[in-house]
Amino acid sequence: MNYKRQLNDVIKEYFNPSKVVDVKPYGGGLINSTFIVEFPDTSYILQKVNEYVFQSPIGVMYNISLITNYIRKKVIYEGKNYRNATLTLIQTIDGENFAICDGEYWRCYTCIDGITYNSTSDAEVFYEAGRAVGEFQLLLDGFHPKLLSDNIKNFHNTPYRYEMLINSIKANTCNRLKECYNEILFIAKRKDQLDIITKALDSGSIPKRVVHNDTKLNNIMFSKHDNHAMCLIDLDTVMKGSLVYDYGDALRVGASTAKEDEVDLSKVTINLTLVKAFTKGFLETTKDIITLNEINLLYHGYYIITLELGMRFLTDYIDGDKYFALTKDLKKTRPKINLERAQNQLKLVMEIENNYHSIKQIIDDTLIEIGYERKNQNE
Ligand code: ADP
Ligand code: GN1
Ligand code: MG
Repeated sequence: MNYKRQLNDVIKEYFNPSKVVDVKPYGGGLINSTFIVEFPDTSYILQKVNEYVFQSPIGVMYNISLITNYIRKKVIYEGKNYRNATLTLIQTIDGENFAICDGEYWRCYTCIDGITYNSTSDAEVFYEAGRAVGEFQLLLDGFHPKLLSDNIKNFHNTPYRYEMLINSIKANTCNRLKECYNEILFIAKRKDQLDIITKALDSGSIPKRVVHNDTKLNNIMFSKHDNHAMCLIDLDTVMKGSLVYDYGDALRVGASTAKEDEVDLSKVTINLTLVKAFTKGFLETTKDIITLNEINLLYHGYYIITLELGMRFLTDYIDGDKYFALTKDLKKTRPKINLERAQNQLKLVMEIENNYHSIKQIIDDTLIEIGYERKNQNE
């Protein structure tokens, strides 16, 4: 497939090509192919949906359209500025929410005039991140989960992810197993803890909510001027799930002292100041809706999602990098990047275990600080 030709064809579905100044790859996402289309006075984001990951792109677009409309209406109702409150889908000249080119699905958004970070050491930025993740929850509180299409089944079903890992180990299709024994052993030792959150969801002791499911830092849009977190982007995975995974996934990336693919594992530790800042922003915004059982599982959200990502990267390495596909460049420079990401995440799991008491203490102290009344909450 000729990428450039396909991009040109897609552009024609939305814009007058003679007005386009430049088109460039954009952002640091691992899943979709993202481009910025620049005009003299404005820019748009074009994205090809990854159909290995999202087998029903129409379902994905359906969810995004519902969610963004719901958020916009709610923000307008509250008399607030709706412009940067969520993603804004642009329709094709034929009035569709996506363009199909060579059988592949593309979509277009306005380019939010903000900034995303792959990492931060700034506690104020990460406090804002916590506030934005909490705010997203408030915005969608009241949106009925049954309206949404379940676009990736078992997305944060951690015990299922373990089963998938076992299947890949058994199949060993790329003969990579010999490189992964230590990691497999590490995960297997912790297998009894993988179902703590799914069990709580299944028994109803914590609610199934509409959640983002992919709250890593670069899916949060900040204002360029004052680092105010404006909104959550990358809404492909918004589905029914647990708030505690949204809390944990954000910490997994944002409170780590190293990037997700750092190979020097001595650099992978936790920045507790950032954990504190995020927790404060998150609990301040969610304190009126979060339940005591959810609060009691926040640490586990952080721990289990990190184990889950370790398993997902490892499974994909064993399978031959199908899900977290490698660019041509990465194939040359970092052919084992998914194994390295897995090792990185498992090191982080160890750090989370070693910091159990500190993280729990941060959550407890924050609850006191924000005046959360534990005794008034139903278990
Ligand atoms: P992926 O699913 O591959 O992670 P994202 O939707 O997160 O794709 O987009 C990748 C990156 O592109 C984001 O991290 C962000 O930097 C940028 N981006 C995506 N959508 C927009 C938008 N509407 N406005 C500005 N930047 C965007
Ligand atoms: C992917 O799409 P992106 O890059 O924001 C992945 C997440 C992982 C993350 C790891 C749909 O997120 O689940 O946590 O990579 N998204 C999907 O960096 O699988
Ligand atoms: Mg993303």
